[in-house]
Amino acid sequence: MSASTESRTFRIAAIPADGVGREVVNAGRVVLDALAARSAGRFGFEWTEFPWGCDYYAETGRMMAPDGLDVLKDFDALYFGAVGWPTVPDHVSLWGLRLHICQNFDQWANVRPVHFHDGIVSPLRKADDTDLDWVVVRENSEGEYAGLGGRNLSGRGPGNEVAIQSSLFTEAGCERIIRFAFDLARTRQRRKVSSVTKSNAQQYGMVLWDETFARVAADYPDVETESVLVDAMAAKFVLHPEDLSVVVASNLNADILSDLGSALAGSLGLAASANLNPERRFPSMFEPVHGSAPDIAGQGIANPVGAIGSAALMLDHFGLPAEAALLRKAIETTIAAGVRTRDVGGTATTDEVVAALVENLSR
Ligand code: GGG
Repeated sequence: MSASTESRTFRIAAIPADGVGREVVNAGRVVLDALAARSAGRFGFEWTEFPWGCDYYAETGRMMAPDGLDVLKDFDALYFGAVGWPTVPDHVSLWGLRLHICQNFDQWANVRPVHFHDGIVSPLRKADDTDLDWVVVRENSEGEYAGLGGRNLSGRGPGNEVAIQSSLFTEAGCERIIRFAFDLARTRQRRKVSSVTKSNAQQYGMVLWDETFARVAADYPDVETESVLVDAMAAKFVLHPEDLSVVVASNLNADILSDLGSALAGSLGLAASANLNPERRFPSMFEPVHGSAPDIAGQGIANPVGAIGSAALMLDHFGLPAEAALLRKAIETTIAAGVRTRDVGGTATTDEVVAALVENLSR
């Protein structure tokens, strides 16, 4: 995809999938279309929506169409909602849709910024008087999510089944995500990368990660580094968050840490993410970190900020940094004005947040 901003129409595949995914993808589309409308024809979005997800599974026995990847591959980006619903086992829905796309489109870098917003009370006392802002970089193609293993011996009767779930760490996979983290750190005010493993207990794959981190770090003498065990990093998120800038970790560890970070910022509903194929051989996918939230789905009260922040990451990816900044500013203005959903202490509906945000695009 070219990064040209002249009269460009971006073709986007919307995959709302399940639960609140539908509400927040719709919210993001309204805001992006409003942004395009005020661009005086410089850019626009052409949307194609796909009905894939757990309802589709109930009808067809599949989470997405058999030729789904082929259909998606020519889009400029994918805008995703959330996957998972109580009628389908979680591992079936996750592997059948989100992971199927991430892995086959080699979206190996999952970027998850953690922002603290003025006006949202963090459960973290330090957030009151410290400027907190970091990015979790999640390895998104292998590690604990390699999908390697199997189950056996159920025939021996109840209580005797065995299962193996192997992690895969390739040196190439470790190196590319670690270099990505260092390159990202160079764009930030605090040039620091914190690498997270559990290499004291996991002596093969995670030691390979640690050694690769030390080797790559030598190419970035201007970037501060640290290697921290995941348990210690969980404590550091709470106790010394001001000492973090870019945190790079394996698939599972980064997933857990980024949820912790979003909760510290006030709500998982705030957290944005980008699943990037940095080489741009395949489309990248932008989605809120949160899941389908069956408990509040369909009530019109889902927090759209994570999905709209993900749309800002998509604008960055399209080479529209000024528009991304405008969108982020509108998010901040809206939150600071008190237009907030109930997960972050407000009373606004999803639609009311969207309306305020669109209004604030013009301020
Ligand atoms: N929008 C994110 C989403 O749908 N997540 C569903 C989920 O269960 N993800 C687990 C994971 O990605 O590790």
